[in-house]
Amino acid sequence: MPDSNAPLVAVIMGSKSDWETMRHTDLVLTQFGVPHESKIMSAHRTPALTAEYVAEAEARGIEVIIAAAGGAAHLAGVAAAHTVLPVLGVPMESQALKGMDSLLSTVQMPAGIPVGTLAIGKPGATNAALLAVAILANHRPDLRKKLRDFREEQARKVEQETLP
Ligand code: RP5
Repeated sequence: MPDSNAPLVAVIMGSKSDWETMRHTDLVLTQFGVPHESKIMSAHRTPALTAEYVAEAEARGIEVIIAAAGGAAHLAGVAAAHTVLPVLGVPMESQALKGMDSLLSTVQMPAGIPVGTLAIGKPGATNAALLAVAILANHRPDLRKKLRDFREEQARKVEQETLP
């Protein structure tokens, strides 16, 4: 019998310093009850570990990989090179260039190996989780319902907002 707690989403990030942003991915996945795991690995500092982890992800039941990195951000691209699972990239807001470097490094993949790139920083971290939920929801009606409820609740909050 399949293990219902086995992770469906792998969240990987280049450094512990990315966690302050990527905890928002973790938060949303937890909110939707999506089993996931978060790990630190780097395309530059731990290239062999990254390749091995990503190559084995599909066999472990992972369906989506979310990869976050900053600066010369190659983690998402390298991950995508080692798997046919969908890879969502989250560019971290770097100090020197405010994440512009991370964004371009992640989004500008040559044709053939796609990375679905989200916005820089917290909005991207949040949306990566929501997009992962949407992908999983294609074949999980319970998750699709949760996603619809989330959207409705979000709309309700905006509709109830007032200005001074
Ligand atoms: C990248 O370098 C990480 O993803 C992080 O965003 C950035 C800086 O890493 P640290 O120097 O804070 O470890 O690999």
